Amino acid sequence: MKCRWCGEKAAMEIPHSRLYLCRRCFIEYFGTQVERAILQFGMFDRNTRILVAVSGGKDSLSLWDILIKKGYRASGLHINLKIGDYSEKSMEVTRDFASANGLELIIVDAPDEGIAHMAKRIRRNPCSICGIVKRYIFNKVAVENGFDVLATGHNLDDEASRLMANILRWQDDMLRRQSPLLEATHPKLVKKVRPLFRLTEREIAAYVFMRNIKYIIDECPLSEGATTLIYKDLLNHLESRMPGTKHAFYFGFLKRKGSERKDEVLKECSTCGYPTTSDSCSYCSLVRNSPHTKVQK
Ligand code: Q46
Ligand code: ZN
Repeated sequence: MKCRWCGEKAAMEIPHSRLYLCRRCFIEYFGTQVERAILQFGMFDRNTRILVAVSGGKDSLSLWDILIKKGYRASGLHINLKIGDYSEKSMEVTRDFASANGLELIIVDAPDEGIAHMAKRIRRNPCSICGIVKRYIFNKVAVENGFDVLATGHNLDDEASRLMANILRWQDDMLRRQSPLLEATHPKLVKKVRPLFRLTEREIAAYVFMRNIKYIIDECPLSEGATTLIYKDLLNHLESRMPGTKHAFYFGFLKRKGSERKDEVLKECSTCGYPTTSDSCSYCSLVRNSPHTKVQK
């Protein structure tokens, strides 16, 4: 098969667009999709100070890579989640990427108690606890270090599976909040963006391979039984039979939703002062001791 754009030997098929592209053109296609996402939602420009949440996985590293390649000002933030070997390895690949590219990286420790313990203590799924901890630290570090925007590596598969989960349970609040861009509605809330929402997991895997980016391949040991994996499998099954389903599903949602979004009334957490809809924020209700975010640069 030949590349549709330049006629060289194709290296990648993009079934939903019926495209075959060579390595060089695929990398260009990848960058174009990211730029389209940024422009479509007015996420940021080349003067914006961007903080990229970097786990060491392929999504966040490819996001950081493409932003730098396109000339954006992006620093990295890595949270040491203290999930044994998995966290050690994640931190190592993130550090290696930052130093190989001469980029600023902030590393913050998650609470000492650890995600698994906290989950057991309050009998909840580790991923939901982990989500609370990560969201809190991402926002706090971005606000305290004067970043304009926090960017995460959520891709189309993440967004479509989350949408499916929210619709199946008619989670109206979550559906209202689901967007590739969340504006800062409070001085202590940073604007949040998801510039990879137009790209599939498969396209991201091809990008890191073609760009020779080293990332953590191991799955998080606490991810077992995570329901998002079930939704992703379902969507992949539909996509294999009907290419374009994921795009139609998620992009159709964004189109219908438009810019409609009612802002919640925010108060300040009685413990930490960060915005919340109740008296105490989810993080402070979860973590008994005060947050210890050790920042290394
Ligand atoms: S790190 Fe945390 Fe993930 Fe592990 S505990 Fe779940 S959410 S799976 S992206
Ligand atoms: Zn709080």
